[in-house]
Amino acid sequence: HFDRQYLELLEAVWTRGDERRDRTGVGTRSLFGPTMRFDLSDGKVPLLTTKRVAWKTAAREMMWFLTGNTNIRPLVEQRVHIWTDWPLARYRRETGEDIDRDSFEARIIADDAFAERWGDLGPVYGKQWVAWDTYEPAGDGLFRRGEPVNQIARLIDDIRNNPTSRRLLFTGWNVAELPGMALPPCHMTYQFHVARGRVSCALWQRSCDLGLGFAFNAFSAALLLRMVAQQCDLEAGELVWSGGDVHVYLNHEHLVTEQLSRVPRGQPRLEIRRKPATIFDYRIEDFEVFDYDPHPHIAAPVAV
Ligand code: UFP
Repeated sequence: HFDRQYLELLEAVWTRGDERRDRTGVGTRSLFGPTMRFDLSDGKVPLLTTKRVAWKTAAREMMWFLTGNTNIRPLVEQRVHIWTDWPLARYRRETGEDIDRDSFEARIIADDAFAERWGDLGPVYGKQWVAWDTYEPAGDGLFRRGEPVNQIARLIDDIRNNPTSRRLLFTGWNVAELPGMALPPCHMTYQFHVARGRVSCALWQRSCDLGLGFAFNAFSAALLLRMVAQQCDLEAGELVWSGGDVHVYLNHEHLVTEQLSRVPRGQPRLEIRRKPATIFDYRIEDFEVFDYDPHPHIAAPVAV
């Protein structure tokens, strides 16, 4: 069961992880390199039942990645707040104005110029996934812009036309552009594998906040795999999730204790109601989750 694998890892990190200072100053316990495998057959989806996960938020974020947009505005318009803290912190730092989050988001929605100036996250996931910049020599040691690469469109083509390829992957880790990103990609590389009519996906996540981020990351990756499978007329096989630095923040002890005391409830399933023309045409109404009766949400602070 999905929850069991997760709870086992949560306990292992909490009890055996190395305690360390981290970038945020909060402190974590951390293990390096764990892997979990999730079977996605028959609509099964890795959605935690030992706490409620806002899966629609994760789905909206995934669709936003696929548009290539890197501004928080379309997210904020859908009441998705998960990326607001970074632009907000930059605004406060650079203007010295102590604006609260609601007012900041309201301005992002109401004011085009403000959104353009302050809402952008730099060349994060979406940009790299669907429009990775290329350059070609233009003589005299100069370069001009080439055609950007849509890694996702290329992936779908490759899975359809060359399913035994060992190069079915895309990545957000554009080394040259890391300095301009609000946050370097965490779920950074996705590789696909086709066998016996099923497509599987291995995700490499370099850094994982196991208490908060993981539940989202696992659901999102499963959703993406299901969309890829549908577009390629294949079944979804396994999601193989591997983490680099997998950690629990020291201020998440209540979450660990509470969640470990809970018993998993049933097996949620994800259905996709429609087959859109391309992977870029999914809408939130296309996704439905059944048999999801989770324990209550557990609030915990995000380390920024
Ligand atoms: N984090 C996740 N998943 C994500 C995401 C962030 O777990 O999708 F965007 C967490 C991992 C880490 C922090 O705790 O956010 C990123 O910090 P760093 O870049 O220092 O690894």
